[in-house]
Amino acid sequence: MQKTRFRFLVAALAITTGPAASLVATAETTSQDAADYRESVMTSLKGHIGAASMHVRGLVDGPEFLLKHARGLANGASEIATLFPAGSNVEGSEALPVIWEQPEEFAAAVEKLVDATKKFVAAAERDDKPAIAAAFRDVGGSCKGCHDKFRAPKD
Ligand code: ASC
Repeated sequence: MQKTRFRFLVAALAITTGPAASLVATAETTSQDAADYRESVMTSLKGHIGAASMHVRGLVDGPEFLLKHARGLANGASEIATLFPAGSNVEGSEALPVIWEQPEEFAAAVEKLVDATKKFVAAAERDDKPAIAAAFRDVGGSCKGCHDKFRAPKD
């Protein structure tokens, strides 16, 4: 998609649903940039969840670092709702059209992850092992729940 077209779509989205629904695009942001940025944020979540899971499984120690990864997950999760501006379903993206067709369902699935990561941070702040394990399961479950419906299956 052309840059101009994408800018128009971002502007239209900002008017109809408010700026919170769109990433902070500059005049230079193309639809491919939006998709690349989304993928980078998602990859950062994959890193944090991988590291956190090693803490939860007791394979590494250091509650202060688990807390940092929990906060990384919460920070990234808080941005997800902005990462799917109209027009950013570029060729090669795993994002399914249902994201834009059923925005309320998508927003609810994202909100589940946001809530789960907040609880995970709270449990990690208390260094409460059972609560950490339970919250971590919910975080993983909300990642999976969203991916099952809104992301193209892996080959
Ligand atoms: C990961 C990862 C995900 C989630 C999900 C949890 O490590 O990359 O997308 O966990 O698989 O079920």
